[in-house]
Amino acid sequence: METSDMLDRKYPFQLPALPYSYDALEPYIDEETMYYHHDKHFQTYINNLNGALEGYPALQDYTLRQLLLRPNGLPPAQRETISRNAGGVFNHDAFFRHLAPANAASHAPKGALLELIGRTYGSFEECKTLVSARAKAVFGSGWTQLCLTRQGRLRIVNLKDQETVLPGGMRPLILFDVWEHAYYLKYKNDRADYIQNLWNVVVFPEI
Ligand code: MN3
Repeated sequence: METSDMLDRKYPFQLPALPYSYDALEPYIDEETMYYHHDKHFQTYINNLNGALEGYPALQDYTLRQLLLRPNGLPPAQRETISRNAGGVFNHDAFFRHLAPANAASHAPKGALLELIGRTYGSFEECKTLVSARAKAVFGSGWTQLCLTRQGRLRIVNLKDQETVLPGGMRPLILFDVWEHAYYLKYKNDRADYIQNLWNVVVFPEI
């Protein structure tokens, strides 16, 4: 799976279609959660980003990548709103594309990624344990992302709110959204159970 072409998109941003049905990740992620997460929460980041750019024709020529990587080029009054919502758009686009029904063939790392995980963490099982522990430790709303650095190394990164790993020059490989909106309808306050179940539907890209 390639890096998102969402990064090359410009205003007005549009909600990408979910690449599977809302109930495709049952029983691990329920249909209602998928509907609200994609059609309401993700759509709201898109709407808010478009709204923040509406009065700034110069910024409407910026790609999502440029909006995320050039915060100092944004008008101070809109900087936080644009950064936060552009981050939400990037993170959610990647999140939904890195999930697939549990019967898909892509739920374990293969090839070069499997080798790199072995060299870095000892084994895939150990990598899962470390990622899960980091995801449980996110305080409040945020993300845990297993990322590839420019130097070709793996990093497990915790992010607050809608920060992204782009300023750090990294590419997310798998993403755990641990905002409560990602799991509360089904799992209530049991984030650990959600994280354990998410492994069944996470997709590992090729590197
Ligand atoms: Mn979310």
